[in-house]
Amino acid sequence: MMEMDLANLKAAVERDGFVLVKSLFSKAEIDRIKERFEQIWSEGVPGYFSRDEQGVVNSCERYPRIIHPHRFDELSRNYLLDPRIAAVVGAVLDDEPIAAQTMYYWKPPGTPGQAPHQDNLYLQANDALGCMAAWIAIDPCDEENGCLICVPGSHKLELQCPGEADHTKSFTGHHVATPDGYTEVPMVMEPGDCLFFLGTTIHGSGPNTTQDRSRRSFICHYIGARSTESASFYNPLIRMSGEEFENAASQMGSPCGVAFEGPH
Ligand SMILES: O=C(O)CCC(=O)C(=O)O
Repeated sequence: MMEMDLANLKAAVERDGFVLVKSLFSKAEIDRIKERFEQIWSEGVPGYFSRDEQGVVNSCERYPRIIHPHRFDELSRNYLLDPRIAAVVGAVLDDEPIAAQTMYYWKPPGTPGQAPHQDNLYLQANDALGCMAAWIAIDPCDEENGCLICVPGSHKLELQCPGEADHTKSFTGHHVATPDGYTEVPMVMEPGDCLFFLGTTIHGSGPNTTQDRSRRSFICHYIGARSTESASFYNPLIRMSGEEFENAASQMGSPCGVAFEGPH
């Protein structure tokens, strides 16, 4: 396993709310994830994922994000429980990491982004540090194809009350404005890079304005075992050893970022 200075990574997250680990995954691993999702998309997975093209009016609907692929796909589950991710999340949270969610985003050219938000509004992990994400770049990402943006220092704020997003720019309806005195920073990444960020860090992405470059990503979310409650949508939670983990189901929370209804 690649050597990581976990104390430094933890210090960066404490300072900024996020940290980028370059080349955490190899090119071969990223190619395999990409191939597997092409297969899931083209063949479907009965009972879990189907590409229903009826009524599809744009490429955002043609390529819907896939939520919780670890529940039907072994490769996704293996990456959710990957020891490299476990090492960073465990060190940052100073707790046993518990896996909660996977998502795959395609974000083809011309599709909207996801307006800035804070994940713990949705995961509702009730430990002081809340939840944490590991966001893995599958394609090179930059501002043109809608890379992630983060707001350094925003993790020290409370969860902000979201306003309404601009549906021409975002496929989800919540928008947390960048607070006065804070600035958005683009997370320019290469395939295999992994961005770790806290559930209170304001983050999101703009539209993919390119003609020909998708911005695919595989995303995992975790809580710490000290969280005695989290949103029921994420149950069953999984220990990194693969066993189920139980805590109380919060009455609040939902999938990470609720999509607008209808075409956008
Ligand atoms: O990839 C994106 O555009 C947004 C992802 C996100 O907000 C998340 O992983 O919580």
